[in-house]
Amino acid sequence: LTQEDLKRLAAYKAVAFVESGMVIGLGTGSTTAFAVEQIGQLLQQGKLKNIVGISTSKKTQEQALALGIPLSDLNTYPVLDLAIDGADEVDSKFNLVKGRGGSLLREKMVEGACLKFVVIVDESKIVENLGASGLPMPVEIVPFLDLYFEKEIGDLNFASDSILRIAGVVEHGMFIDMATTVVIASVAGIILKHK
Ligand code: DER
Repeated sequence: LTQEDLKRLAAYKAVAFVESGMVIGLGTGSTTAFAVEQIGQLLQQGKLKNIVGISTSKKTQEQALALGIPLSDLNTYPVLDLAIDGADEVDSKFNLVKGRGGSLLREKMVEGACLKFVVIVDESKIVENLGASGLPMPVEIVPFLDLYFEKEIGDLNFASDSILRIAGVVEHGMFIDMATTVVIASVAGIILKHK
């Protein structure tokens, strides 16, 4: 099983939570692209009806439109039934690092507006503690600022608050206490974790 196979497996498992009539947050990234593809297929086969998607990036918007998934926005639907998205890191408490795909602000807005947030990952994303990968924490800043700072992630909430206090920072890639379900695809099979 390649990593791509695992991403596809996790994505299809998450789409099983999608029911006709739902308003769905559509995340961004290679794993979620499989979920969007599957939703499009089920719509075309008539197995899913009356789905409305809220995209989190231009990339996802284009993919959804090409598949014929009707799209809307948060103004029209301030509360969503379900969001499906990938992550860069997932810890044991379902805290996430996201945003290395470059779409974290819209993702956080959409995923913060949904009743259920299903995260889909292959096993390589599972970490003991956020920041464990040593990769930089994504932050969304006001455009054209050449803002740069290093931040050790000790206490997640402290790090979260202190980063947001830096003028020019709009949002960061720590999604604390937001995911309700994590779907982990591993070579040993699919692991489903509900909060
Ligand atoms: O940038 C993002 O938030 C993406 O969702 C990222 O976290 C996961 O992308 P991937 O599914 O391509 O690994």
